[in-house]
Amino acid sequence: MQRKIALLSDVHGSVTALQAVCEELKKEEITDCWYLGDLFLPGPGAADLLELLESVGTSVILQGNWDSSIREFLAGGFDIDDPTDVYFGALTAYLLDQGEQEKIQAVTTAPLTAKLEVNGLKICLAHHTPTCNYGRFLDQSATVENFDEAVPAACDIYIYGHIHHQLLRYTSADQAVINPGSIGAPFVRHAPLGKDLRAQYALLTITDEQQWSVEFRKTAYDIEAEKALAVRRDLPYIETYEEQLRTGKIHTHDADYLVPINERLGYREQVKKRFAEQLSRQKPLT
Ligand SMILES: [Mn+2]
Repeated sequence: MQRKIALLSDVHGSVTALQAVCEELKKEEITDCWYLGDLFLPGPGAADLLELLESVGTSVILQGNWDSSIREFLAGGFDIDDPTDVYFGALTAYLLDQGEQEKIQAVTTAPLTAKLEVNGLKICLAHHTPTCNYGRFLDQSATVENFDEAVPAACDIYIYGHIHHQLLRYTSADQAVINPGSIGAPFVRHAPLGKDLRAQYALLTITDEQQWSVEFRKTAYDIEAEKALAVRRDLPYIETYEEQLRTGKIHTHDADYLVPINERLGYREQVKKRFAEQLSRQKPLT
């Protein structure tokens, strides 16, 4: 039977963007849907994002680096003096406050990879490389050597997310590599292309005769509605999220940007209070 598989990744908390993609998918006769990680944060979505993925029959959900970071944060793996950790902590507290914590925690412990066979083609899925869900090893501009190293030999098509860019390329051995891009947080550094921030995803079709094709899609969605939702749910760093929706720009590792906000809006103190138990378990510096 011909299979038509939706490839989705990097929603990063955007309910409205994922809704728009799911609406479009319901008009397609997809046979399956695979999600490649980074479901939550910095946008306002929580368990409702999982419900949307379920509504289109998603059978694979992988653990992205942001998903891993939520679990690590709750285990006390953070530095209260690091502005990025404060940012992440305030967002994690918000996410937990949305309820259905078991569902959220299931995503933070989801598998890192999946191996599937579809009509005789062996397919490997990961958020980034099979052994590391963070970093820039498979950046859109990385050399072919990195892809040769990351893509398992026993794999015909390698599919990953994380870099927020749509691409189709090949290893030196001619294995196909596909990235469907990001639904909630696309960005392009080259300014003339950076205005197109529609939700990105892909459709992979494989026939019984192992003829395969990939179609890259971009779906427009209502950015004002997403902003309004974030305001209604009292999302922390609302201005930062609004800027990201408008420009694609993120400030996750920008200390100069985060420090004044963390102080002015009291996020550092909030995180300190909220995660006091985790802090008390941290070893003092000697
Ligand atoms: Mn990622």
